[in-house]
Amino acid sequence: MRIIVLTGAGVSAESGLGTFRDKAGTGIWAKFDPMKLATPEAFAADPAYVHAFYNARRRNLIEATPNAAHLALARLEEGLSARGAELLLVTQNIDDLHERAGSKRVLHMHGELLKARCARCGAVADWCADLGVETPCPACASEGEMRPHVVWFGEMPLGMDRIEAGLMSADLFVAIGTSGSVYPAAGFVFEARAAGIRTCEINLEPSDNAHLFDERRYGPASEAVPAWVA
Ligand code: BJW
Repeated sequence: MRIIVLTGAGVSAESGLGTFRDKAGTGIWAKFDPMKLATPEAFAADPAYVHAFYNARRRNLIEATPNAAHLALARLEEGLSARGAELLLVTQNIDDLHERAGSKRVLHMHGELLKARCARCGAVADWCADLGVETPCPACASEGEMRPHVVWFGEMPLGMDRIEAGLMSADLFVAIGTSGSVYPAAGFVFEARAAGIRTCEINLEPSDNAHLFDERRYGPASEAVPAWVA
């Protein structure tokens, strides 16, 4: 049995990290313009503004703890692996709450908030805690500008080859806490269906792609995910 789980901001919402979009219009992109913060052009135009946005989110993340949904997914991975089965957890989230909950096979397709990347040579380093959340490390010899190690609009998500291979060898695809509005992640359910893989959505409310899932479970992730895993 191989399960591939895709998580989105909804899985970390109850840890206090906020979502980008929701039907109530209270998400991060309702308050901030993504075109001024989450594109390479925005970073080139005003790096200080973009760094301030991500530094504020780093401060929130450092205070946050994993919730029952993160913990349930870590338990599921452990249980499956003890039976010779597999879970691949693909997350669009840039937080580290899956890892802190104990998940081992985590692929961050939109990058990691606590890492920095050299804009010139691509070297990745930890966002140094000892330098404080305001300052990225001098990570490489090329002395390029350090940028958040995240994937902005127009950039290629990370690990796509591994994700495609994981999808094509899965028996079940489960999307949790994602609005299904950002591609290529939003397209995984189409690929899974085309390959005859069973699909399940767990979300607070029906996502943009709800009609494509074989099974749908609605409620807060901290309740719906443990109930599904049980
Ligand atoms: C709860 C809950 C609770 C609330 N319990 N649930 C077609 C094909 C390919 C690309 C495109 C395409 N059409 C357009 C594009 C371009 C673009 C795109 O998709 N734009 C759309 C807006 C239309 N995509 C890109 O540019 C991507 N790159 C790319 O496509 O490269 C070329 C390529 C082509 C083909 C193959 C491969 C590559 C890059 C996208 C990068 C997204 N970056 C961001 C920012 C990351 C850094 C940061 O965090 O600041 O990623 S934007 C933001 O959206 C973030 C998220 O990861 C992403 C997805 O959001 P997510 O996780 O779904 O969150 P929400 O807020 O949208 O939804 C939360 C859900 O949870 C809601 O439904 C709530 O109801 C629910 N919820 N509380 C359970 N307690």
